[in-house]
Amino acid sequence: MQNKRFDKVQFKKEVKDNVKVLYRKTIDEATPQQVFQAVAYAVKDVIIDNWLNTQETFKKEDPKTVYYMSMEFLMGRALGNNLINLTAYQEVKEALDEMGFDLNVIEDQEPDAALGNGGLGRLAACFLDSLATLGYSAYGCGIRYRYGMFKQEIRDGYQIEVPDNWLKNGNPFELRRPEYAKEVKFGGYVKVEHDPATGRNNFIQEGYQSVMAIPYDMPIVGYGNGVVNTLRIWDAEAIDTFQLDSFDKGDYKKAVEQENLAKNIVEVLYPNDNHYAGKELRLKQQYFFISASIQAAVAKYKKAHSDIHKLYEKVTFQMNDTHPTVAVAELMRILMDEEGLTWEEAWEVTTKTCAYTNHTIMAEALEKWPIELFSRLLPRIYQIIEEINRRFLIEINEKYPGNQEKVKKMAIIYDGQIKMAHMAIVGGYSVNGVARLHTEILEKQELKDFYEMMPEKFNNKTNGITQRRFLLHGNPLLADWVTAHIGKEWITDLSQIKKLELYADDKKAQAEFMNIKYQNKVRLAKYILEHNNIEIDPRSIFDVQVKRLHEYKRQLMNILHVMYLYNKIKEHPDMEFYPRTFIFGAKAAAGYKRAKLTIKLINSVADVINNDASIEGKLKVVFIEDYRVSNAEWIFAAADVSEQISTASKEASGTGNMKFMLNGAPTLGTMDGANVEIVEEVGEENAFIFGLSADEVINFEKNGGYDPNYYFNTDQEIRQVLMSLINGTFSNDTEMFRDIYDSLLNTNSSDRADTYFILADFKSYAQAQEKVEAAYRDEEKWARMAMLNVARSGKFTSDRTIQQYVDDIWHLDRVKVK
Ligand code: 4GP
Repeated sequence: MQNKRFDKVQFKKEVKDNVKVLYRKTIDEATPQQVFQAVAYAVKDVIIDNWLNTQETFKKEDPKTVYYMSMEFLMGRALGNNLINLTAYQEVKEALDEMGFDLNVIEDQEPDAALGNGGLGRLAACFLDSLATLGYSAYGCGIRYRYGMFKQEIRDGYQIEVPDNWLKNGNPFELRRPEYAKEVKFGGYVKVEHDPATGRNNFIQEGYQSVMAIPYDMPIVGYGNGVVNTLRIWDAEAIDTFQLDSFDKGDYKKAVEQENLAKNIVEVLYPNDNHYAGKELRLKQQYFFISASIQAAVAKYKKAHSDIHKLYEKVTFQMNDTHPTVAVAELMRILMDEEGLTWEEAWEVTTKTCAYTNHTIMAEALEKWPIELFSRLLPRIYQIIEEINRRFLIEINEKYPGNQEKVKKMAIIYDGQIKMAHMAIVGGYSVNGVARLHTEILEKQELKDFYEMMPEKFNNKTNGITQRRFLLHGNPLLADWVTAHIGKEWITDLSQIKKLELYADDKKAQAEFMNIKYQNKVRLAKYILEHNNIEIDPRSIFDVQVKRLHEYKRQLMNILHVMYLYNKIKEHPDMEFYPRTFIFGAKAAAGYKRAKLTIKLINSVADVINNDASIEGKLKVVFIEDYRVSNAEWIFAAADVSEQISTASKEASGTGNMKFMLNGAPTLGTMDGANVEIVEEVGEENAFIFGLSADEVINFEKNGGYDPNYYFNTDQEIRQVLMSLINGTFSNDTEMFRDIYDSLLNTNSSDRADTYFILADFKSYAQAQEKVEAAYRDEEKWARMAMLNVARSGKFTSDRTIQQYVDDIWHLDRVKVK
């Protein structure tokens, strides 16, 4: 471990002491959960020293700090990752071995911190890892949800959502910091008082309800550098009734309301991905953590600096999607109402401090709040947004005199709604997309008018992932093998992994590489047998699609193709067929009916196929229950094929695609999101690309001309697959999957049939799958291809992404902790 050298004897003693102090037990009596807690506290002890040290260094050197504002941080488990980054994993494993414990089993005791839905939340977690590893001062700012992402159980093929009580045994790594609590106010009205001394109006919120935001800090350990940053997540507590101002004293009703407000606000993460629900409680959550975080950031800045006008020199707020964009108005409020700046001064500071990342072009994800709801909940913030809007409309009119179209398309407030993305763009200094194609689509389509008016704000930052979790921790066999061949520099400089190219044609290296993949497949097969009770053959091709369930990601196309293969095998029992295991993992938003029905379909197809002895196990289908960060690490390590098959233009970037690549699974995908850049790096010959291009999709969407019935009518194989949705092949109830059938062919809604172009891409997908099979049969060719995927994944580290954010947007100072 850094700074404090790892001392095995001391560590073992500490674990035993912890068990004693925490549980009044000897180590032999302790349950695995208790051993986990004891180990975690021993590790935390080391981390705390580094944490103190880091804060000390930051105080001395006063580097600029980024506050990464996000409703979601999908951290997964902390213990293993912390040990990896402390470079103490092996020692602790040995120490525990000597005590008769298996570190893997102990790690398994830790619940995932599932404070996120999918891509956007996991990206935030990877970014924190990279920021600490690169030595930048950073806070993650979020919410300490009492219940994170639900646990998924599959019963009778259906998804059941079970509450995720992740804190029930306590979270050993967190620190409660009540001394930094902040009050956050909701509702009431704004009283305007003229101050003759300054000649200005003071705005005072009255008749409000409020809650106390209490920060909990989680350490973010940098790799091998002694740096520990902070993820600060806020809990809500009721204000003590005796603290009600004298006017409200003894107001029992209000006290109870405030109590309830506090209880509800952080209760649960909204389980929506790429979609916004528009609920009042969600807006409360947003303002709650943003107000608390900005108050804290301003207070911290003021401790060491006297001039609030220069806030932006030391502080930057990165807004992770539209969820935290109320930050723009909240910073304006604090600067004007609490710090006494004029509008112009406050605006100058705000627009140099805030920056916005867009994560999706899905229209249903762009937040718009009805002004009625918004102004009732946040009256002062609403006033400020009105003024931002008024001034912005003047600017539009100066640039495009009399152009009402521009006003309609760009106004922040329009048609009774507040458009949060527009406010973020106007109130910030940077707007970025998350892959090159995505940024281009933002500039040319979705945000075209803004791009034309303020092109200097727009930039791309292609996503990345941390190799420390997704290779070093998740795939130790491959990680060791890589290190044995090229040294360990790749752990903090993934561009080094290119050196593996030298071995791509080396027979011995190929055999070793494929053997590691095989062992990882055995490990996953065991997990699947234990958790799903399905036996799969590790020698079959593991074809994997794991990600949130969403129509645009087209899990439906994947399972339709499985049905198509099944038909083929049944009709031609003697045809050559390389055994395949199709593996799915996905949670669907609790209210997303069609997504949930797709899960049922996958499981129904699995039931029929896995139990059909006539196909002799050539085809297996597995739906892994409760896909989450911790089992994802094993899944990526074991994958042969990476399914990245979204409708082109819809997947902003993807990050799972990068995790597969790093673990040696070639991409089977469309030219969408970061797939484009993956293909550019790895070479077209080392990926399987098919389907409509983004331009073609966008063109169909704009100009029409797509009719899925054409494919249904003219292609017998497609027709056969679709008919099996409604003819009892996969369910006795022939109406069970009618909605899916209808969604592809005729539609009762306003949407076009087959909104996501599944039938248009189906045959080219099937052909690409044939190429996968052919390639896999040629063992050397496959080994080479898989190794080149690993060797050429260097670009996709989040270390590179973060360095680009630093260079182009944040301009942070790098710090060394001694
Ligand atoms: C996701 C995008 O869907 C995914 O393509 C991207 O890789 C990820 O963000 C990180 O940038 N968006 C969301 C969301 O998770 O809720 O909008």
